[in-house]
Amino acid sequence: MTAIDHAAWASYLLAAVDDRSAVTAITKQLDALSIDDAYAIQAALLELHLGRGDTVAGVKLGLTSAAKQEQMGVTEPVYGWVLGSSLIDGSGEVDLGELIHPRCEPEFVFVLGEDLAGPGVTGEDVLDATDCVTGGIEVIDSRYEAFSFTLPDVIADNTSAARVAIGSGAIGPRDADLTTLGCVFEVAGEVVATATGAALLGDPASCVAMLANHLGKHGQRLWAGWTILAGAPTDAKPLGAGTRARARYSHFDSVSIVGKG
Ligand code: OOG
Ligand code: MG
Repeated sequence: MTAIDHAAWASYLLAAVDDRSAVTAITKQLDALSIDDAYAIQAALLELHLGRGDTVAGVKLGLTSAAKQEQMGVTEPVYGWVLGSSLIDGSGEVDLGELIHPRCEPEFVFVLGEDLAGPGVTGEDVLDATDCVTGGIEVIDSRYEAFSFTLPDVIADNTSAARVAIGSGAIGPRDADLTTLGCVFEVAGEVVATATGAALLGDPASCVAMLANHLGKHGQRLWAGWTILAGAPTDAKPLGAGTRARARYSHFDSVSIVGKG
């Protein structure tokens, strides 16, 4: 078997971002793509972004809820990078001209006050290290045709990360039971989904622990100050021109974005 050229596949995916044009899934072009190779492509892609002057604002989990796993047909959580350039400003405006076929989804967001390094990190360790928890909306934009992929494809593609709005009104990590935090997701004024924190594999803090333990295996850690997306508790909805999406949370301020195109 020939070795996978991680840098070449990273360039392939970055070109899709630059061209705003979906590309054929990598696994449709190879006999096999291992999870380790997929994360190696993701790492090479991050290097390309950093080489252009981007920064790491944090890390994200994906596919941590049954709703998301069923929507995407992938049954394992994934981990990716949150780039500084992906943060949506207070206007909530998302320039659709920069994206391929964006979808939006609510997110539970952790801001770390201390570093967390796996292995052996637990949900309690996550609460100890967390400065605050808040709500957000992530805009995902798979670089693959028809938003269709297998587990290694979506890992290589930095878990479809594109943009994210981080909300205000954060609470302390032990100010509420994170499993019962509520989220009402509205698109174009209609309630399209509802969920609680427990939708994230039973407990959002345990999801962040999984992330810290995953990074530990790669000799990396979660750094104090980083923003961590624990994953969408509902399925994602298309973000079209003029579409306003709003996530209303039981314990944080509402977060609102609008597609501009
Ligand atoms: C993968 C990204 C998943 C989440 O919160 O579950 C994700 C995708 O659905 O394209 O960000
Ligand atoms: Mg997400």
